[in-house]
Amino acid sequence: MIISTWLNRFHSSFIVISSFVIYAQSDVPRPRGVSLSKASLYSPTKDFTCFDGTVTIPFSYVNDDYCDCFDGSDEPGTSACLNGIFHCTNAGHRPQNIPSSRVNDGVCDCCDGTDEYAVPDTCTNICDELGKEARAEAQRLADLHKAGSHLRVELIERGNKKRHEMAEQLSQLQKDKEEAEKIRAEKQALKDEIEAKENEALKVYREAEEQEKQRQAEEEKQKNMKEALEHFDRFDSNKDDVLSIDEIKVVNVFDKDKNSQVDEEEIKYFFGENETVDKDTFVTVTWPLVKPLLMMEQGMFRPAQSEEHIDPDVEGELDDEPQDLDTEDVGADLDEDHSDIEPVSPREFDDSDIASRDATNVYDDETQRLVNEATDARKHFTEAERTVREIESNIKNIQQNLEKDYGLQQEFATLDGQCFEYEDKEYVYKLCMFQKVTQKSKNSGSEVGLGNWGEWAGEDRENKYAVMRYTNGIACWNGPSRMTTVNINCGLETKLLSVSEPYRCEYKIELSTPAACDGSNVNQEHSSHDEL
Ligand code: MAN
Repeated sequence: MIISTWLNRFHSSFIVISSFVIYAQSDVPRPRGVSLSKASLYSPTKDFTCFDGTVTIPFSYVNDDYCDCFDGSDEPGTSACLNGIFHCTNAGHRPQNIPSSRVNDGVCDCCDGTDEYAVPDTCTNICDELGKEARAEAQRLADLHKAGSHLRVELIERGNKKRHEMAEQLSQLQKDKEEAEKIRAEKQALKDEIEAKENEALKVYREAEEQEKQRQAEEEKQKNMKEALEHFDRFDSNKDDVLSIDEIKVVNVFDKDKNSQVDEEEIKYFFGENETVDKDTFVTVTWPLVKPLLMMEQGMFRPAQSEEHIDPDVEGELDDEPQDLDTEDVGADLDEDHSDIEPVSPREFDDSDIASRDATNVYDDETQRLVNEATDARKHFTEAERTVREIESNIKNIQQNLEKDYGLQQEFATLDGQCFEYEDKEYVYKLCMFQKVTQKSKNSGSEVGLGNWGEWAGEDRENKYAVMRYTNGIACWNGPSRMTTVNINCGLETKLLSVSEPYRCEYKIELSTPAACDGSNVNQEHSSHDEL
Protein backbone atom coordinates (compact mmCIF):
# COMPACT_ATOMS: atom_id res chain seq x y z
CA MET A 1 0.00 0.00 0.00
CA ILE A 2 2.84 2.32 0.90
CA ILE A 3 4.76 1.70 -2.41
CA SER A 4 1.68 1.98 -4.56
CA THR A 5 1.13 5.52 -3.35
CA TRP A 6 4.46 7.10 -4.32
CA LEU A 7 2.65 9.44 -6.63
CA ASN A 8 0.48 10.72 -3.83
CA ARG A 9 3.58 11.36 -1.70
CA PHE A 10 5.17 13.64 -4.34
CA HIS A 11 1.86 15.36 -4.95
CA SER A 12 1.36 16.05 -1.19
CA SER A 13 4.88 17.25 -0.54
CA PHE A 14 4.57 19.62 -3.42
CA ILE A 15 1.43 21.20 -2.03
CA VAL A 16 2.52 21.55 1.63
CA ILE A 17 6.23 21.96 1.23
CA SER A 18 6.44 24.07 4.41
CA SER A 19 5.81 20.99 6.59
CA PHE A 20 8.98 19.38 5.43
CA VAL A 21 11.47 21.39 7.40
CA ILE A 22 13.86 20.75 10.20
CA TYR A 23 12.47 22.84 12.97
CA ALA A 24 14.71 24.21 15.66
CA GLN A 25 13.22 24.51 19.13
CA SER A 26 15.35 25.61 22.08
CA ASP A 27 18.89 24.55 21.43
CA VAL A 28 18.18 21.03 20.13
CA PRO A 29 17.31 20.86 16.41
CA ARG A 30 14.48 18.42 15.72
CA PRO A 31 11.58 18.00 13.32
CA ARG A 32 8.50 20.13 13.87
CA GLY A 33 6.13 18.72 16.49
CA VAL A 34 8.74 16.54 18.21
CA SER A 35 9.28 16.86 21.96
CA LEU A 36 12.72 17.28 23.47
CA SER A 37 12.53 13.83 25.02
CA LYS A 38 11.90 12.19 21.64
CA ALA A 39 14.41 14.32 19.64
CA SER A 40 17.07 11.59 19.64
CA LEU A 41 14.71 9.24 17.77
CA TYR A 42 14.75 11.59 14.75
CA SER A 43 18.36 11.72 13.48
CA PRO A 44 18.79 13.47 10.09
CA THR A 45 21.84 11.32 9.37
CA LYS A 46 19.93 8.03 9.65
CA ASP A 47 16.82 6.43 8.20
CA PHE A 48 13.78 6.81 10.44
CA THR A 49 12.16 3.74 12.00
CA CYS A 50 8.53 4.16 13.03
CA PHE A 51 8.09 3.96 16.83
CA ASP A 52 6.14 0.71 16.46
CA GLY A 53 9.17 -0.76 14.58
CA THR A 54 7.11 -1.87 11.57
CA VAL A 55 8.57 0.39 8.84
CA THR A 56 11.90 2.16 8.20
CA ILE A 57 11.90 5.10 5.80
CA PRO A 58 14.48 7.64 4.54
CA PHE A 59 14.68 10.55 7.00
CA SER A 60 13.45 12.86 4.24
CA TYR A 61 10.03 11.21 4.53
CA VAL A 62 9.59 12.59 8.06
CA ASN A 63 7.05 15.39 8.05
CA ASP A 64 6.64 15.16 4.26
CA ASP A 65 2.87 15.34 4.76
CA TYR A 66 2.47 11.71 3.80
CA CYS A 67 1.69 9.11 6.41
CA ASP A 68 4.17 6.21 6.26
CA CYS A 69 3.96 4.85 9.83
CA PHE A 70 0.91 3.06 11.17
CA ASP A 71 1.48 4.76 14.51
CA GLY A 72 1.76 8.22 12.88
CA SER A 73 5.27 8.78 14.27
CA ASP A 74 6.72 9.93 10.92
CA GLU A 75 4.36 12.92 10.73
CA PRO A 76 4.52 14.68 14.11
CA GLY A 77 4.45 18.09 12.44
CA THR A 78 1.71 17.63 9.81
CA SER A 79 -1.87 16.47 9.87
CA ALA A 80 -1.12 13.62 7.43
CA CYS A 81 -1.55 10.85 10.04
CA LEU A 82 -4.81 10.51 11.92
CA ASN A 83 -3.04 9.19 15.03
CA GLY A 84 0.07 11.41 15.13
CA ILE A 85 1.06 13.58 18.08
CA PHE A 86 2.17 17.19 17.76
CA HIS A 87 4.22 18.59 20.63
CA CYS A 88 4.23 22.30 21.39
CA THR A 89 6.89 23.64 23.71
CA ASN A 90 4.73 26.56 24.90
CA ALA A 91 7.74 28.34 26.39
CA GLY A 92 6.60 30.39 29.37
CA HIS A 93 3.71 28.00 30.10
CA ARG A 94 3.15 24.23 30.09
CA PRO A 95 4.26 22.11 27.11
CA GLN A 96 1.40 20.31 25.43
CA ASN A 97 0.77 17.33 23.16
CA ILE A 98 -2.13 17.62 20.74
CA PRO A 99 -3.42 15.21 18.05
CA SER A 100 -1.47 16.08 14.90
CA SER A 101 -4.74 16.14 12.97
CA ARG A 102 -5.27 19.58 14.53
CA VAL A 103 -2.13 20.98 12.89
CA ASN A 104 -2.95 23.81 10.48
CA ASP A 105 -6.71 23.40 10.95
CA GLY A 106 -7.16 27.14 11.53
CA VAL A 107 -7.70 26.70 15.30
CA CYS A 108 -4.99 27.78 17.75
CA ASP A 109 -4.51 24.80 20.07
CA CYS A 110 -1.06 25.61 21.45
CA CYS A 111 -0.59 28.87 23.33
CA ASP A 112 2.64 29.48 21.40
CA GLY A 113 0.68 29.12 18.12
CA THR A 114 3.17 26.64 16.62
CA ASP A 115 0.38 24.26 15.55
CA GLU A 116 -0.78 26.85 12.99
CA TYR A 117 2.31 27.57 10.89
CA ALA A 118 0.83 27.27 7.36
CA VAL A 119 -0.68 30.75 7.37
CA PRO A 120 1.62 33.22 9.14
CA ASP A 121 0.18 35.25 12.01
CA THR A 122 -2.84 32.96 12.46
CA CYS A 123 -2.11 32.72 16.20
CA THR A 124 -0.55 35.06 18.72
CA ASN A 125 1.80 33.61 21.33
CA ILE A 126 -0.09 33.98 24.61
CA CYS A 127 2.02 31.52 26.63
CA ASP A 128 3.57 34.22 28.86
CA GLU A 129 0.16 35.53 29.83
CA LEU A 130 -1.33 32.07 30.43
CA GLY A 131 1.81 30.93 32.22
CA LYS A 132 1.56 33.87 34.58
CA GLU A 133 -2.08 33.10 35.37
CA ALA A 134 -1.31 29.40 35.80
CA ARG A 135 1.61 30.13 38.12
CA ALA A 136 -0.55 32.48 40.18
CA GLU A 137 -3.24 29.76 40.43
CA ALA A 138 -0.61 27.16 41.31
CA GLN A 139 0.73 29.48 44.00
CA ARG A 140 -2.79 30.03 45.35
CA LEU A 141 -3.32 26.26 45.47
CA ALA A 142 0.08 25.69 47.07
CA ASP A 143 -0.73 28.31 49.73
CA LEU A 144 -4.13 26.75 50.28
CA HIS A 145 -2.64 23.28 50.64
CA LYS A 146 -0.01 24.62 52.99
CA ALA A 147 -2.55 26.39 55.18
CA GLY A 148 -4.92 23.41 55.00
CA SER A 149 -2.24 20.87 55.79
CA HIS A 150 -1.95 22.32 59.32
CA LEU A 151 -5.64 21.59 59.78
CA ARG A 152 -5.12 18.21 58.18
CA VAL A 153 -2.51 17.36 60.76
CA GLU A 154 -5.10 18.11 63.45
CA LEU A 155 -7.62 15.90 61.68
CA ILE A 156 -5.05 13.12 61.52
CA GLU A 157 -4.36 13.43 65.24
CA ARG A 158 -8.06 13.44 66.08
CA GLY A 159 -8.69 10.60 63.65
CA ASN A 160 -6.05 8.41 65.22
CA LYS A 161 -7.33 9.24 68.68
CA LYS A 162 -10.86 8.34 67.60
CA ARG A 163 -9.74 4.99 66.21
CA HIS A 164 -7.75 4.31 69.32
CA GLU A 165 -10.79 5.09 71.47
CA MET A 166 -12.97 2.89 69.30
CA ALA A 167 -10.51 0.00 69.70
CA GLU A 168 -10.56 0.51 73.48
CA GLN A 169 -14.33 0.71 73.52
CA LEU A 170 -14.46 -2.49 71.51
CA SER A 171 -12.32 -4.44 73.94
CA GLN A 172 -14.35 -3.06 76.86
CA LEU A 173 -17.59 -4.04 75.13
CA GLN A 174 -16.27 -7.52 74.50
CA LYS A 175 -15.60 -7.87 78.22
CA ASP A 176 -19.05 -6.45 78.99
CA LYS A 177 -20.56 -8.96 76.61
CA GLU A 178 -18.97 -11.90 78.39
CA GLU A 179 -20.26 -10.56 81.69
CA ALA A 180 -23.74 -9.92 80.26
CA GLU A 181 -23.86 -13.42 78.79
CA LYS A 182 -23.00 -14.88 82.19
CA ILE A 183 -25.82 -12.91 83.78
CA ARG A 184 -28.19 -14.00 81.03
CA ALA A 185 -27.28 -17.65 81.61
CA GLU A 186 -27.93 -17.22 85.34
CA LYS A 187 -31.27 -15.52 84.70
CA GLN A 188 -32.19 -18.24 82.22
CA ALA A 189 -31.39 -20.97 84.76
CA LEU A 190 -33.48 -19.19 87.40
CA LYS A 191 -36.32 -18.70 84.99
CA ASP A 192 -36.28 -22.34 83.84
CA GLU A 193 -36.23 -23.57 87.41
CA ILE A 194 -39.10 -21.44 88.63
CA GLU A 195 -41.08 -21.98 85.43
CA ALA A 196 -40.89 -25.73 85.92
CA LYS A 197 -42.42 -25.28 89.39
CA GLU A 198 -44.96 -22.81 88.07
CA ASN A 199 -45.96 -25.23 85.30
CA GLU A 200 -46.46 -27.99 87.79
CA ALA A 201 -48.62 -25.79 89.99
CA LEU A 202 -50.64 -24.48 87.07
CA LYS A 203 -51.34 -27.95 85.66
CA VAL A 204 -54.32 -28.31 87.96
CA TYR A 205 -55.69 -24.97 86.85
CA ARG A 206 -55.07 -25.73 83.21
CA GLU A 207 -56.95 -28.97 83.39
CA ALA A 208 -59.82 -27.28 85.18
CA GLU A 209 -59.79 -24.53 82.61
CA GLU A 210 -59.82 -27.03 79.79
CA GLN A 211 -62.72 -28.89 81.31
CA GLU A 212 -64.60 -25.67 81.80
CA LYS A 213 -64.04 -24.73 78.20
CA GLN A 214 -65.27 -28.10 77.02
CA ARG A 215 -68.30 -27.81 79.24
CA GLN A 216 -69.08 -24.37 77.87
CA ALA A 217 -68.62 -25.58 74.31
CA GLU A 218 -70.96 -28.49 74.90
CA GLU A 219 -73.49 -26.19 76.54
CA GLU A 220 -73.28 -23.83 73.59
CA LYS A 221 -73.76 -26.73 71.19
CA GLN A 222 -76.83 -27.92 73.01
CA LYS A 223 -78.24 -24.41 73.14
CA ASN A 224 -77.70 -24.00 69.43
CA MET A 225 -79.30 -27.36 68.68
CA LYS A 226 -82.29 -26.51 70.86
CA GLU A 227 -82.71 -23.19 69.12
CA ALA A 228 -82.43 -24.88 65.71
CA LEU A 229 -85.07 -27.44 66.58
CA GLU A 230 -87.41 -24.79 67.95
CA HIS A 231 -87.16 -22.98 64.65
CA PHE A 232 -87.60 -26.22 62.74
CA ASP A 233 -90.84 -26.82 64.60
CA ARG A 234 -91.96 -23.28 63.94
CA PHE A 235 -91.33 -23.61 60.17
CA ASP A 236 -92.80 -27.16 59.96
CA SER A 237 -96.40 -25.96 59.65
CA ASN A 238 -97.87 -29.41 58.80
CA LYS A 239 -95.87 -31.04 61.61
CA ASP A 240 -94.65 -33.91 59.43
CA ASP A 241 -91.04 -33.53 60.68
CA VAL A 242 -89.89 -32.53 57.19
CA LEU A 243 -89.54 -29.00 55.83
CA SER A 244 -90.72 -28.52 52.27
CA ILE A 245 -90.19 -25.66 49.84
CA ASP A 246 -93.82 -24.61 50.23
CA GLU A 247 -93.49 -24.37 54.02
CA ILE A 248 -90.42 -22.15 53.72
CA LYS A 249 -91.78 -19.91 50.95
CA VAL A 250 -93.84 -18.03 53.55
CA VAL A 251 -90.92 -17.39 55.94
CA ASN A 252 -89.47 -13.95 55.19
CA VAL A 253 -86.10 -14.56 56.75
CA PHE A 254 -85.22 -16.90 53.87
CA ASP A 255 -85.55 -13.95 51.47
CA LYS A 256 -81.82 -13.82 51.05
CA ASP A 257 -81.76 -11.19 48.29
CA LYS A 258 -84.42 -9.05 50.03
CA ASN A 259 -86.69 -8.78 46.98
CA SER A 260 -89.77 -9.48 49.17
CA GLN A 261 -90.14 -12.92 47.67
CA VAL A 262 -88.74 -16.22 48.90
CA ASP A 263 -88.10 -18.14 45.67
CA GLU A 264 -87.14 -21.76 45.15
CA GLU A 265 -83.55 -21.02 44.33
CA GLU A 266 -83.07 -19.24 47.63
CA ILE A 267 -84.70 -22.09 49.54
CA LYS A 268 -82.48 -24.66 47.80
CA TYR A 269 -79.45 -22.68 48.90
CA PHE A 270 -80.59 -23.12 52.51
CA PHE A 271 -81.65 -26.74 51.88
CA GLY A 272 -78.21 -27.71 50.60
CA GLU A 273 -79.73 -28.14 47.10
CA ASN A 274 -82.36 -30.64 48.42
CA GLU A 275 -86.13 -30.46 47.83
CA THR A 276 -86.84 -31.09 51.51
CA VAL A 277 -84.86 -31.19 54.76
CA ASP A 278 -85.34 -33.35 57.82
CA LYS A 279 -84.34 -32.32 61.35
CA ASP A 280 -80.75 -33.55 61.06
CA THR A 281 -80.08 -31.78 57.77
CA PHE A 282 -81.78 -28.67 59.11
CA VAL A 283 -79.45 -28.61 62.14
CA THR A 284 -76.26 -29.23 60.17
CA VAL A 285 -76.93 -27.45 56.84
CA THR A 286 -79.83 -25.01 57.02
CA TRP A 287 -79.45 -23.64 60.54
CA PRO A 288 -75.83 -22.36 60.19
CA LEU A 289 -76.93 -20.49 57.04
CA VAL A 290 -80.15 -19.03 58.35
CA LYS A 291 -79.11 -18.22 61.91
CA PRO A 292 -77.03 -15.15 60.94
CA LEU A 293 -79.97 -13.80 58.95
CA LEU A 294 -82.24 -14.27 61.91
CA MET A 295 -79.76 -12.53 64.17
CA MET A 296 -79.51 -9.73 61.66
CA GLU A 297 -83.24 -9.36 61.64
CA GLN A 298 -83.15 -9.14 65.40
CA GLY A 299 -80.38 -6.52 65.18
CA MET A 300 -77.90 -8.82 66.95
CA PHE A 301 -75.43 -9.25 64.15
CA ARG A 302 -73.86 -6.94 61.59
CA PRO A 303 -71.01 -7.90 59.27
CA ALA A 304 -67.76 -6.61 60.82
CA GLN A 305 -66.48 -5.04 57.60
CA SER A 306 -69.37 -2.57 57.35
CA GLU A 307 -68.32 -0.78 60.52
CA GLU A 308 -65.20 0.79 59.04
CA HIS A 309 -66.99 2.27 56.06
CA ILE A 310 -70.17 3.42 57.70
CA ASP A 311 -70.77 7.08 58.28
CA PRO A 312 -71.89 7.50 61.92
CA ASP A 313 -75.15 9.10 60.72
CA VAL A 314 -75.93 6.21 58.42
CA GLU A 315 -74.81 3.68 60.99
CA GLY A 316 -77.81 4.46 63.18
CA GLU A 317 -80.17 3.87 60.29
CA LEU A 318 -78.60 0.53 59.55
CA ASP A 319 -78.93 -0.54 63.14
CA ASP A 320 -82.60 0.25 62.96
CA GLU A 321 -83.13 -1.32 59.58
CA PRO A 322 -80.74 -4.25 59.19
CA GLN A 323 -82.55 -5.42 56.05
CA ASP A 324 -80.86 -2.53 54.15
CA LEU A 325 -77.59 -4.42 54.31
CA ASP A 326 -76.23 -6.02 51.19
CA THR A 327 -77.30 -9.61 51.62
CA GLU A 328 -74.93 -10.86 48.90
CA ASP A 329 -72.02 -9.64 51.01
CA VAL A 330 -73.53 -11.13 54.10
CA GLY A 331 -73.88 -14.47 52.30
CA ALA A 332 -70.25 -14.38 51.20
CA ASP A 333 -69.13 -13.41 54.66
CA LEU A 334 -71.13 -16.16 56.24
CA ASP A 335 -69.86 -18.79 53.82
CA GLU A 336 -66.28 -18.02 54.76
CA ASP A 337 -66.18 -16.96 58.35
CA HIS A 338 -68.68 -17.32 61.14
CA SER A 339 -66.25 -16.36 63.84
CA ASP A 340 -68.28 -13.33 64.79
CA ILE A 341 -71.11 -15.47 66.04
CA GLU A 342 -69.49 -18.71 66.99
CA PRO A 343 -68.34 -19.38 70.50
CA VAL A 344 -64.67 -18.60 71.11
CA SER A 345 -62.61 -21.68 70.25
CA PRO A 346 -60.53 -23.21 73.03
CA ARG A 347 -56.90 -22.02 72.98
CA GLU A 348 -53.67 -22.78 74.69
CA PHE A 349 -53.01 -21.58 78.17
CA ASP A 350 -50.37 -18.84 77.88
CA ASP A 351 -48.75 -15.91 79.68
CA SER A 352 -51.77 -13.68 79.22
CA ASP A 353 -53.91 -16.32 80.89
CA ILE A 354 -51.48 -16.30 83.76
CA ALA A 355 -51.59 -12.49 83.87
CA SER A 356 -55.39 -12.39 83.81
CA ARG A 357 -55.53 -15.00 86.48
CA ASP A 358 -53.00 -12.91 88.28
CA ALA A 359 -55.33 -9.91 88.01
CA THR A 360 -58.36 -11.78 89.28
CA ASN A 361 -56.20 -13.58 91.82
CA VAL A 362 -57.92 -16.95 91.58
CA TYR A 363 -54.90 -19.12 92.37
CA ASP A 364 -54.19 -20.53 95.76
CA ASP A 365 -51.49 -18.63 97.67
CA GLU A 366 -48.64 -20.99 96.87
CA THR A 367 -49.44 -21.07 93.15
CA GLN A 368 -49.83 -17.29 93.11
CA ARG A 369 -46.43 -16.94 94.77
CA LEU A 370 -44.87 -19.18 92.11
CA VAL A 371 -46.59 -17.28 89.31
CA ASN A 372 -45.32 -13.97 90.70
CA GLU A 373 -41.80 -15.34 91.05
CA ALA A 374 -41.86 -16.78 87.54
CA THR A 375 -43.18 -13.50 86.12
CA ASP A 376 -40.29 -11.66 87.78
CA ALA A 377 -37.80 -14.28 86.58
CA ARG A 378 -39.10 -13.94 83.02
CA LYS A 379 -38.79 -10.15 83.27
CA HIS A 380 -35.23 -10.37 84.55
CA PHE A 381 -34.26 -12.83 81.84
CA THR A 382 -35.75 -10.57 79.11
CA GLU A 383 -33.80 -7.62 80.53
CA ALA A 384 -30.56 -9.63 80.61
CA GLU A 385 -31.18 -10.75 77.05
CA ARG A 386 -31.82 -7.17 75.92
CA THR A 387 -28.55 -6.07 77.51
CA VAL A 388 -26.62 -8.75 75.57
CA ARG A 389 -28.32 -7.70 72.32
CA GLU A 390 -27.52 -4.03 72.93
CA ILE A 391 -23.86 -4.78 73.58
CA GLU A 392 -23.72 -6.97 70.48
CA SER A 393 -25.21 -4.22 68.36
CA ASN A 394 -22.68 -1.68 69.73
CA ILE A 395 -19.84 -4.11 69.02
CA LYS A 396 -21.09 -4.55 65.46
CA ASN A 397 -21.24 -0.77 64.90
CA ILE A 398 -17.75 -0.21 66.23
CA GLN A 399 -16.35 -3.12 64.24
CA GLN A 400 -17.92 -1.74 61.09
CA ASN A 401 -16.39 1.68 61.76
CA LEU A 402 -12.99 0.17 62.50
CA GLU A 403 -13.12 -1.64 59.18
CA LYS A 404 -13.83 1.60 57.29
CA ASP A 405 -11.00 3.11 55.25
CA TYR A 406 -10.54 6.62 56.67
CA GLY A 407 -7.49 7.49 54.54
CA LEU A 408 -3.82 6.59 54.77
CA GLN A 409 -3.40 8.55 58.00
CA GLN A 410 -7.00 8.40 59.31
CA GLU A 411 -7.45 11.99 58.10
CA PHE A 412 -11.13 11.37 57.24
CA ALA A 413 -12.03 9.50 60.45
CA THR A 414 -13.51 12.41 62.39
CA LEU A 415 -15.75 13.28 59.44
CA ASP A 416 -17.66 9.97 59.74
CA GLY A 417 -21.28 10.76 60.52
CA GLN A 418 -20.89 14.51 60.01
CA CYS A 419 -23.56 15.91 57.69
CA PHE A 420 -23.27 18.82 55.25
CA GLU A 421 -26.05 20.47 53.29
CA TYR A 422 -26.29 22.25 49.96
CA GLU A 423 -29.34 24.05 48.58
CA ASP A 424 -30.17 24.76 44.96
CA LYS A 425 -33.42 26.13 43.50
CA GLU A 426 -35.31 22.85 43.75
CA TYR A 427 -33.64 20.67 46.37
CA VAL A 428 -31.78 20.51 49.64
CA TYR A 429 -28.99 17.95 49.36
CA LYS A 430 -27.43 16.36 52.43
CA LEU A 431 -24.21 14.38 52.58
CA CYS A 432 -23.59 12.46 55.78
CA MET A 433 -19.99 11.37 55.46
CA PHE A 434 -19.42 7.62 55.20
CA GLN A 435 -23.18 7.14 55.60
CA LYS A 436 -25.50 8.40 52.87
CA VAL A 437 -26.56 11.18 50.50
CA THR A 438 -30.13 12.46 50.33
CA GLN A 439 -32.11 14.91 48.26
CA LYS A 440 -35.16 16.70 49.67
CA SER A 441 -37.53 18.50 47.36
CA LYS A 442 -38.33 22.04 48.49
CA ASN A 443 -41.88 21.66 47.15
CA SER A 444 -43.00 18.21 48.24
CA GLY A 445 -40.63 17.85 51.17
CA SER A 446 -40.11 14.17 50.40
CA GLU A 447 -36.61 12.79 50.85
CA VAL A 448 -34.92 10.60 48.25
CA GLY A 449 -31.82 8.49 48.94
CA LEU A 450 -29.08 9.28 46.46
CA GLY A 451 -26.75 6.53 47.68
CA ASN A 452 -25.22 4.84 50.70
CA TRP A 453 -21.52 4.83 51.50
CA GLY A 454 -19.80 2.52 49.07
CA GLU A 455 -16.10 3.02 48.46
CA TRP A 456 -13.18 5.28 47.68
CA ALA A 457 -13.07 5.61 43.92
CA GLY A 458 -10.10 7.76 42.89
CA GLU A 459 -8.66 6.68 39.57
CA ASP A 460 -5.41 5.21 40.84
CA ARG A 461 -3.71 4.34 44.11
CA GLU A 462 -2.15 7.77 44.61
CA ASN A 463 -5.41 9.66 44.39
CA LYS A 464 -7.71 6.91 45.67
CA TYR A 465 -8.93 9.33 48.37
CA ALA A 466 -9.90 12.04 45.87
CA VAL A 467 -13.29 10.52 45.09
CA MET A 468 -15.99 8.93 47.26
CA ARG A 469 -18.78 6.85 45.82
CA TYR A 470 -22.20 6.42 47.38
CA THR A 471 -24.28 3.72 45.68
CA ASN A 472 -27.62 1.89 45.86
CA GLY A 473 -29.83 4.93 46.33
CA ILE A 474 -33.56 4.90 45.60
CA ALA A 475 -34.23 3.42 42.15
CA CYS A 476 -34.66 5.96 39.40
CA TRP A 477 -38.01 5.89 37.57
CA ASN A 478 -37.56 3.19 34.92
CA GLY A 479 -33.85 3.18 35.55
CA PRO A 480 -31.01 2.06 37.82
CA SER A 481 -30.49 3.01 41.47
CA ARG A 482 -29.42 6.57 42.15
CA MET A 483 -25.72 7.06 42.93
CA THR A 484 -23.46 9.94 43.92
CA THR A 485 -19.82 10.70 43.29
CA VAL A 486 -18.13 13.06 45.71
CA ASN A 487 -14.98 14.82 44.51
CA ILE A 488 -12.77 15.76 47.44
CA ASN A 489 -10.88 19.06 47.14
CA CYS A 490 -8.52 20.82 49.52
CA GLY A 491 -10.21 23.63 51.44
CA LEU A 492 -9.87 25.26 54.83
CA GLU A 493 -13.38 24.20 55.79
CA THR A 494 -15.31 20.98 55.22
CA LYS A 495 -18.34 21.96 53.13
CA LEU A 496 -20.25 21.19 49.95
CA LEU A 497 -19.17 23.51 47.13
CA SER A 498 -21.68 22.34 44.54
CA VAL A 499 -24.11 19.55 43.68
CA SER A 500 -25.09 18.64 40.12
CA GLU A 501 -26.82 15.83 38.24
CA PRO A 502 -24.70 15.42 35.08
CA TYR A 503 -26.66 12.32 34.06
CA ARG A 504 -30.19 11.44 35.19
CA CYS A 505 -30.04 10.01 38.73
CA GLU A 506 -26.23 10.26 38.82
CA TYR A 507 -25.20 13.06 41.13
CA LYS A 508 -21.89 14.82 41.55
CA ILE A 509 -20.84 16.67 44.69
CA GLU A 510 -17.77 18.88 45.02
CA LEU A 511 -16.63 18.86 48.63
CA SER A 512 -13.82 20.83 50.19
CA THR A 513 -12.03 19.69 53.32
CA PRO A 514 -8.66 20.22 55.01
CA ALA A 515 -8.37 16.41 55.08
CA ALA A 516 -7.48 16.64 51.36
CA CYS A 517 -4.79 19.32 51.76
CA ASP A 518 -1.29 18.05 51.19
CA GLY A 519 1.50 20.45 50.20
CA SER A 520 3.61 17.75 48.60
CA ASN A 521 0.87 16.79 46.12
CA VAL A 522 0.80 20.24 44.52
CA ASN A 523 4.49 20.26 43.75
CA GLN A 524 4.33 16.80 42.23
CA GLU A 525 1.54 17.88 39.96
CA HIS A 526 3.60 20.78 38.69
CA SER A 527 6.67 18.82 37.83
CA SER A 528 4.67 16.19 35.95
CA HIS A 529 3.18 18.89 33.69
CA ASP A 530 6.59 20.33 32.94
CA GLU A 531 7.77 16.96 31.74
CA LEU A 532 5.29 16.85 28.86
C1 MAN B 1 -36.53 13.26 41.05
C2 MAN B 1 -35.16 13.75 41.45
C3 MAN B 1 -34.31 14.09 40.25
C4 MAN B 1 -34.30 12.93 39.27
C5 MAN B 1 -35.69 12.49 38.95
C6 MAN B 1 -35.67 11.23 38.07
O1 MAN B 1 -37.27 14.28 40.50
O2 MAN B 1 -34.58 12.73 42.19
O3 MAN B 1 -33.01 14.41 40.65
O4 MAN B 1 -33.66 13.29 38.07
O5 MAN B 1 -36.41 12.19 40.13
O6 MAN B 1 -36.95 10.83 37.73
